[in-house]
Amino acid sequence: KPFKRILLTGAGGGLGSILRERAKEWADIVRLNDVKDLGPAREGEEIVIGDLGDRDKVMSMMEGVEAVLHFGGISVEDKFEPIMNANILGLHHLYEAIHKCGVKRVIYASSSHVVGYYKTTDLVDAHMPLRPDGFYGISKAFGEALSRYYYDRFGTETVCLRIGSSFPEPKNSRMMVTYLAYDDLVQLISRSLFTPRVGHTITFGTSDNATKWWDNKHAAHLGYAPQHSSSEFAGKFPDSADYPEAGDATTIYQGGPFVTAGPMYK
Ligand code: 15L
Repeated sequence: KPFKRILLTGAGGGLGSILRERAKEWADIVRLNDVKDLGPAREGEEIVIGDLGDRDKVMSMMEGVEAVLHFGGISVEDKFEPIMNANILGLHHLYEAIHKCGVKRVIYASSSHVVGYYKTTDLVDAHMPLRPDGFYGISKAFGEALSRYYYDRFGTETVCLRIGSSFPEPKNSRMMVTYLAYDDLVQLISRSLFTPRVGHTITFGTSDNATKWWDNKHAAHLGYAPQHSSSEFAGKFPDSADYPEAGDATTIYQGGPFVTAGPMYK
């Protein structure tokens, strides 16, 4: 296998639990981290339970690791403090440890919510200014900046995946645009791990959906070619079925319900 040991954070989460199985093809040992119980270690697994806000814990979980799949932290809008602990302080700990242990490559689960305040009529690429749609999006933007710094300063390579909506299937009409099939997510991670040079790359993670809000031209070197499309679920969400009304903020902006989700909005 290409790697001896990779670290998967957030292994108990929605995507982490998918990757727990799928990452096995990439490494002899997949070390799993989460704050919550992950059950017993299966073959080829090591388990480290602990909070990303705990610096010593993060340092110790990085020993012997060659590549990191960072899917840990808070994955939706929340109050600032929990986001600060897991996604900001936690990310700082993670990169400190990555640098100290000489990890060469990181796959960072960013989010489309770093650009959630673009309109649904915009086409966004990775060189356009960030427009986060809440504390969660801001924390993901912090991760993109922090990883950029570690590449410029130390040469640590990171691929930031601005994941759309990766679920078994789209749950509403917005997700017909943002949907990322699990198989395509796995291909995207694999391309991100095995493309010889990635430097600091930002890529949008969607399947080959009919409507596109994001242009991946700055990540063409990854050679990502999605095999799925939300059109496999065509007809499930007739025109704007789940949208409140035209002119509502969640219809105008790409972030959808996230733009009105946060404590700041209330
Ligand atoms: C995200 O960033 C979340 O992690 C995920 O749970 C989805 O809600 C997704 O965005 C989305 O926008 O659908």
